[in-house]
Amino acid sequence: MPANLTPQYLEADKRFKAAKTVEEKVAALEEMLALIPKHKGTEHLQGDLKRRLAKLKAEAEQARRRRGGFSISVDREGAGQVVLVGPPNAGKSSLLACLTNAQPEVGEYPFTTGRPVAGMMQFVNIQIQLVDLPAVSDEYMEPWVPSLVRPADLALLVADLSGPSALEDIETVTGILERSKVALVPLNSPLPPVGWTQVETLILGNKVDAPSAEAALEIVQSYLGSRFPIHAVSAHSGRGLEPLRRLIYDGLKIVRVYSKPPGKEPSMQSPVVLRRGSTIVEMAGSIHKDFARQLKYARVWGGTKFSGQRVQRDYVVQEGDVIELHI
Ligand SMILES: Nc1nc2c(ncn2[C@@H]2O[C@H](COP(=O)(O)OP(=O)(O)O)[C@@H](O)[C@H]2O)c(=O)[nH]1
Ligand SMILES: [Mg+2]
Repeated sequence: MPANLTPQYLEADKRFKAAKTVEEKVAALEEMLALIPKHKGTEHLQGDLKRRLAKLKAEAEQARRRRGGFSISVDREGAGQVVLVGPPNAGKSSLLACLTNAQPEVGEYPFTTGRPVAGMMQFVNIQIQLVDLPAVSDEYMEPWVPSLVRPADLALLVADLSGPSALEDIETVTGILERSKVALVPLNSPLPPVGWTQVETLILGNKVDAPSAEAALEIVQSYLGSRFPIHAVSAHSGRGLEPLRRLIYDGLKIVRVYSKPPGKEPSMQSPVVLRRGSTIVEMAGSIHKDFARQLKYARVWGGTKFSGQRVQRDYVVQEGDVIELHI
């Protein structure tokens, strides 16, 4: 059945196609819906318009919220995304400032950090993204904090060893996040129940320079040490920070391999970063998507096992492998 669209409708359709903003598109679509002849022949088109309108309105709402404040998501960068979570004043922002180029506000009063602040941490020849989040506490938590913990590859739960309540604070923080079905879990935990997100977690006892810190650390160790990796650091003295870079890298479960063009030297300064357990095909695909398909075989130079040995497409790459792809 012909739709018999009116010239007015077609005008509105033109306006829709020329629209630059979401608001203009919404206005044009609403007009089109009002003007469209209502009969069987246009049912499909009506449905289509309604769907597009609903989608655009949701987008407009999102854009409006973003304009109202700041972006509450952090674009991923580097070899992995690691969030700093913890109670107020634990030293999350101080640690971010020590480990990255970022310059978050550090304050003696709680809730200094009202928005996420990201910085890049150098680990040997790669960069890892650290994201400082606002405090998680019973008094107040920015409602979007759990949604930023969720996509992270790893969490650093920062506790304050200078105070009396490091252990309680850790339990409070995990409890609050669990209300949003976000579980901070030890490394290598089994899969979470349906509907839950779990983020593997390293506990950092910060301010280990403080007088009573060793005793506080022992308490945390004795209660949680059998499950979680616990690492003592001081943003002030710098203690534990260099080993922390390695712990974070290991917690991300990634490997660095080096691509070598046939007949040339590999570039050891720019590794290809892959999840542990990735194969040569996945490595090829991460360099160029056609490479995965075109790959015939590869030669590998690794620790002791390989010296230019030929491997097949399903070879699982190892940390430090130098790989020559043949396509
Ligand atoms: N003694 C000591 N104080 C620290 C250390 N790290 C941070 N602080 C202090 O703790 C307070 C809170 O630090 P901040 O980084 O803003 O904590 P955040 O609220 O967790 O981001 C500030 O006064 C810092 O100077 C540390 O390693 N040792
Ligand atoms: Mg802070």
